[in-house]
Amino acid sequence: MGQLINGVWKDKNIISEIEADGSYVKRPSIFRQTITADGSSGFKAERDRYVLYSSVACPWAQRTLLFRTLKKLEEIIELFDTVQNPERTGGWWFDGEDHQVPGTSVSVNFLHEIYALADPDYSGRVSVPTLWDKEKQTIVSNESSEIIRMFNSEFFEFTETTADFYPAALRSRIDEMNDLVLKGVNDAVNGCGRSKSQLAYEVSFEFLFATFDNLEELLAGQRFLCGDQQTEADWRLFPTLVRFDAIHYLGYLCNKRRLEDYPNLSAYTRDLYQTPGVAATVDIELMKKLVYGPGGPVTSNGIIPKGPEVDFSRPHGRDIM
Ligand SMILES: N[C@@H](CCC(=O)N[C@@H](CS)C(=O)NCC(=O)O)C(=O)O
Repeated sequence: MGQLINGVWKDKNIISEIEADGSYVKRPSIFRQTITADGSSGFKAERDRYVLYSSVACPWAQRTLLFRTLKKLEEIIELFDTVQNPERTGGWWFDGEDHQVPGTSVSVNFLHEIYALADPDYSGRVSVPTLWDKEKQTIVSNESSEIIRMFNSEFFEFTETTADFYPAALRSRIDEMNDLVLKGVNDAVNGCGRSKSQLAYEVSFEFLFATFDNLEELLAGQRFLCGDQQTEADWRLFPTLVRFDAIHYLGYLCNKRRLEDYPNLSAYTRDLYQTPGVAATVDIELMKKLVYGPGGPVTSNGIIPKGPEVDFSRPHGRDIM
């Protein structure tokens, strides 16, 4: 995928995500500042100051889209979509369009140019989601788990919703679920799809389906991961579940069972999908095009699989739990 080294883009993978044993590891995000309601962090929550760079292809980015929607911040935080350059050079780009970086007079074609604007000496991966500050002309954060916390708790002055997805009373339970879901689902699907040794693939595969079995059992007795209310933990799991049958089962070799084969997990996914605003963040056909098509992470002959047929809007039956 390439990366920036001292502010210069290199298509060759220098910062590898593959360990000596062939296993895949995600490198830590580098921009880790925070927006606060009172501005004490140097980044004050304000209307029309922050810009989110995303991609429909990316489950990590979808978390931030979900929080922008669920917290009703669409009018407060501007959104730009990116895709991988089909030529496999330059990484995330604006689909051939010139993009004027908000707050500047600079026009760019690639997301890596925005990273180099933020830090001309940056060495690291260039990823979505990325949260840009127009005022300081810099990147606040490229870590989805932290961006969703900011959207959840720091913009209350600008939103009419009081929904809190990280309530104090549930925090330790949410943290516990986040840890399980991150390792056993979010990272495990990438471990299946991207590892470079049979053993590393099989370790991720077994871990993933053992975690699915645990979650299936948990969700037999309660509507959401932490009880009867939706929390951050659900929204960190949902992006992987909703694309599982279309993307991971086939493209990432996660083919022990489909999500549809798990009655509770699949009904739970439909329940989340039917939450107002959520369906608009899910475009399975476009995800398939971006993942299986030119430039996507799954090497193929460019043919986009036609299936599967999954109707997320059919009844879920979980509101009576
Ligand atoms: N730490 C990041 C990871 C995001 C991530 O891995 N995004 C992928 C797309 S799904 C990406 O942009 N990868 C490009 C790269 O790592 O070079 C987060 O959770 O926000």
